[in-house]
This record gives sequence, C-alpha cells and structure tokens, in this order.
Amino acid sequence: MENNVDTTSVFYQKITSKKLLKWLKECIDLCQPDKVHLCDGYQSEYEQLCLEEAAKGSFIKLNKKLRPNSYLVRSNPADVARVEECTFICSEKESDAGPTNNWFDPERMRIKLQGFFRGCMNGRTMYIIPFCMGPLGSSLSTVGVEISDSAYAVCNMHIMTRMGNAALELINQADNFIPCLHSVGVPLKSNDTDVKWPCCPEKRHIVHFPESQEIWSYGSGYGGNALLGKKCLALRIASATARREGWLAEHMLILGLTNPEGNKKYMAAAFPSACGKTNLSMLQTTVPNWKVECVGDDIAWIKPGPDGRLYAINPEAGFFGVAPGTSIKSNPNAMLSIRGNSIFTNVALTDKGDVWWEGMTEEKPNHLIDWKGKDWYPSSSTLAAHPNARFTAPIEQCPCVDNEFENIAGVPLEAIIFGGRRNSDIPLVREANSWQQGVFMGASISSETTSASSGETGKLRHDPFAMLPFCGYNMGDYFSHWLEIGKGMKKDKLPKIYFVNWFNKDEKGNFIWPGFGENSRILKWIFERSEDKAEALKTAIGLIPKELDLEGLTIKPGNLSRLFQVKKKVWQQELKNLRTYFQTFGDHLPTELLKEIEKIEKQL
Ligand code: GTP
Ligand code: SPV
Ligand code: MN
Repeated sequence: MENNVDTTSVFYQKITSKKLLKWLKECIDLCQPDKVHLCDGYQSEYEQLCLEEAAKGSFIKLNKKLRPNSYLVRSNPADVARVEECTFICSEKESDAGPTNNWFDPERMRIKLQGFFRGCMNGRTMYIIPFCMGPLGSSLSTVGVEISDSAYAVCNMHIMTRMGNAALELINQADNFIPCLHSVGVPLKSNDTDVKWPCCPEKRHIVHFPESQEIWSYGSGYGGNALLGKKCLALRIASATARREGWLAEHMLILGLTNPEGNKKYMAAAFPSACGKTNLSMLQTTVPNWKVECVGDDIAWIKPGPDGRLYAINPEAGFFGVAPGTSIKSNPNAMLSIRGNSIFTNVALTDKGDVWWEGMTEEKPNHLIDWKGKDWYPSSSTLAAHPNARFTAPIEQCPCVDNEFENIAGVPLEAIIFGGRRNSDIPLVREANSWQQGVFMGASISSETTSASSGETGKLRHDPFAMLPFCGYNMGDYFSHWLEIGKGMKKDKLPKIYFVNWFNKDEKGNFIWPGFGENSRILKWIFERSEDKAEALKTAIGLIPKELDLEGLTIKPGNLSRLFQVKKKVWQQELKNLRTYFQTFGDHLPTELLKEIEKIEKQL
C-alpha cells in the first residue's frame, strides 16, 4: 500500500539531520500513517492535543477551578503498568543481556517487529517528538526522537522531557539522536471508530537494541512502555552506554538536604518501583530547620566530574508518580506539584470533577466514578483508583524543586542510599564500611513486587540496585562496573553508601516505622555521618546509628530495637539465598561480592 504522506511538507525544512530524515522516511514507509505531525513543544500544541483528545472522550477535562488545565485519562484495564515479560534486550550476544533480561536475537526480532509495525499507523497521526533527556546544553544530556501514534504519549512527553524545537536544533547540529519508535498497535480502517485507549496487549513488545541504540515499543500506551525517554532510553539504553563510557545510569532519586546551619549535601537513592523514591525526594522534614529539596524522583545519570567527585543530573523534567497513598499528610509537596497542569491516569473522578484515590483523604467520598468509569461507593468492594494510577506533573511545580535542577554540571553526591520493601529483619538504616561493601548492599536488594509492573504483587524477589527491570546489559557485568567506578576514584571523594528499609511490619501487619516525613531523621544521621558528627555502632552487616534524633516522635522502645535487630539465623539464610542468586551470573559475577558474603558470615 502506498502512503499519502507528503514528504515535501513544510516541516521537513526544519529537519536538517540526515539521520533523522532517513529514519523518518523509513518509519513512514513502514507504519503508513495518514498524517505526520512534527512536535514543536509549545504550550499551545499541548493544549490543542488535549482538546482533541477531550473531544474524542479519551481525556476528561477536570474542574478548572479545582484542578486547572488538567485531565483524567482511563487506560484499557489490560494496559495498566510496565510489562516485564514483554520487555527485551536484543544484544548481539545472549551473554551480554545476562540471566535477568529477556534476550532475543536482534535479526529475528527486527523481522518480527517489521511485521508488527507494517501499516500499524493506518488511519492515525504519526507524531514526531524530538526530546532531550537532561538540561539543554549539558554535556551529560542525550537527545532522542520518539515517533508515536499516541497523543497521550505526546502530552506526557511534553511534561516529562524537554521536547520540541530546542531538542530538534540539537539533533540537527549533531546529526545524531536515539531513535524510539512507538505504536499502540491498532491501525484504523476508514470507517472504524477509535476506542478511547487503543492498545494491543496480545502483541506487546518493548524492545531495546543496546549496541545500535534503538528502541521499538509496540502494543501498549502506558507509562514506561510508551514514554520511551524514561525507562527505555534513560535506563536500559543509557546503562549500556554508561558502562562503555565509564558512568552510571540509575533508578535513583536525587535530593539536596540542608541543615540548620545552611550547609547542603546531595544524596541519591535507589528503591525499586513503588517503594518510596518520589516520597523521599521531596519530603517535608519533621526535624526542625532541616530542608529537603528535589532534583529528581526516579532517574539519575551519574558521572565523575573534573574535581574527582561523582555528579548527578536528573534526565527528566517531570514526575510520573504513584497516586495512591499520596496525600497532604504523607507528601504535601507532591500534592502541591499536581495542583494543575497535570495528567492523571487511572485515578477516580469525584462528583465535582476533581480526582481522588485511596489514601488521598481519610474520609472516602460518598460517590465516585472509578478508574474503569463505573459508579463507586464507599461500600464498593473494589478500589476506586488502580494501585498503579499515576500523576504526570512538571517538576517546576514542585514547591521544593532544587535550584540546581537545571545545572548542566549536575550536583555532587555525598551519599548513595539503597533500599527495598521488606516486611521484616532488614534494619531501618545501615552504613557500608567501604565502597565494595556498598556495592554488595546494592546487589543484595530484595523487595516485594508492586503494581508498577504487571503480575503478582507482594512477592519477594531479588532486585539488585532496583535495576532488575531496567539494566540494559548483563547484571553481573553491571556489578563489576560499579566496583570499577569505585576503584577509579579517590577514597575521600567517594560517596558513602547506605541501606534503608522503611517497611518493617509488626505481627498485626502495621508498619513499625512511621516513614514519609519522619524519614528525615535517617537523612539527618546520614548527613552528619559524612561530617563525622554522628556516631555508629558496628554490626556484622554494617554500621548502625549509635543514636537517632527521635525528638517529638513516639515509638515504642521495643519497636525501636526491632528496627535495628540483626538475627544471626535470619542473616545466615539471607546470605545463603544471595550466594545461590549470585551463582546465576556464572563467571560474570565479580568475586568481590562473594568475599563480602564471607566477611559477614565470619562476623555473624
Ligand atoms: P516508581 O515511580 O514506581 O519508581 O515509585 P517510587 O519509588 O517513586 O515510589 P513512591 O514514592 O511513589 O511510593 C510508592 C508507594 O509507597 C506509595 O503508595 C507511598 O505512599 C508508599 N510509601 C512511600 N514512602 C513510604 C514510607 O516511608 N513508608 C510507607 N509505609 N510507605 C511509603
Ligand atoms: C517504575 O515502574 O519504576 C516507574 C513507572 O517509574 S514507569 O514509568 O511505568 O516505569
Ligand atoms: Mn521508577
């Protein structure tokens, strides 16, 4: 079939990159869209697209007094989260994808994808989205172009990335970019009426070619599956590039912590999906006169700087945050960030035309339209919002966005924190006694699965460095790369490494630690450790606080000691499990990690 797209159209004059022109032609020939739209990134473009989607009924405009310039979108109930089983790393060699990734032969995958994408945009508009991950003009940033047939993806990319003309200019200058092709996988015939959330769950494929730096995503419109700058580019492709170039692409928040004297230190923290990054990155401290400011809530690109320290940038420009559990009490800065100009996906709609989700208010509204579009009452047995319902909001709207957010050089890191969701036996906080032990800590993360990914929730699994779903190469080589970064730096310039767990529970299933703003007490200890002002006690599994600032907090003494107990039998079992897990990496596993296990075993 011929396509009727006019390639002499005026916007082609704006594209001078030969690589982009060539790829664009290939994509048009393959996907056969009805129309092509080159995104300029202007606010007017965003508004126009939202209006068009609202006219189709795909977007629901929220009450402009309560939630100005904001929309609710309901996805297909079969397309609500990342799909790890459909995510592929297509490296030339299978061993370069490693045992934690789905590998597929690149040549065979290309043939499969050509089949999927042929004619997939019939009856639709192809949007060309030039975008920049990281501050414009930073040598740490990377440009990409997403081609998508989803207006929802375009609107989210408007918020999540620096996209449009400025990014296109960088692409034209460099004649280079990372190509990211996305389709919801639902071509339309001339008299078909479109559904509100087109997707093709049976054929979902989220595919990465780390060597040629390409992304192909088919069949899903949701989050990390469709906003290809995020997990696909900024983590899976970037992690593989970072290994080659000597830096790190991590699933980490970045925060600045200022003490009452006005001294500020930056920290990064990696927790698995839906385990508290957004919350920690913008927390309101309960320790008086301490302040947290947010550089990023999900991804950090970390590179050694000219002074020998590690510097981090946030490649994103917005939050794609978990809605349920977010309230004025738990995370006031997130609530203020989403006061307007936001997109809400799979949350509930109130009778006044505002949004609601479980945990937003103590009292449930008397009536809602739930995330599936059905009437909902407090007596309903179903959830009003999907557990992976999300808000998309510009980072500038965060009341505590850090001044250095746009700094092209990034911010210097003085601590790196790892953590997971564990209901028992993992202490509230501990400090590694060396970079090597810290790398072991990162590699040792296990966490209960959450709704951020499809599949069973609450199941404990290994999630090293919170990167299990996001590492674009062999995880064993990734461990070695982390060790190499440490070896290449002066000891006094290396950030200290910590491990936290906010999620210990008592017999009744209640959280022992209050979490959220109270986590500032832990951040304070970490801050003061880096100035040698706070003391620590040695345990077999790392250093724990001699004392924490708990002023104003009521916590039962029994519970406090429980948060720091190190049970010999439990840890022997934990280490045994880790040894078995590490064996799956075969000769890609750095022996240093086994040495760390042995050291702890001896000390237990
Ligand atoms: P992704 O965006 O999926 O990467 O998630 P995230 O790591 O940013 O997690 P987020 O901060 O959105 O928190 C996920 C869930 O954990 C929310 O429902 C929060 O309310 C809850 N949560 C976050 N911090 C804490 C905490 O300190 N204690 C407890 N008990 N729950 C928390
Ligand atoms: C995560 O799952 O870690 C997320 C949400 O941040 S998504 O963008 O869908 O990957
Ligand atoms: Mn995430």
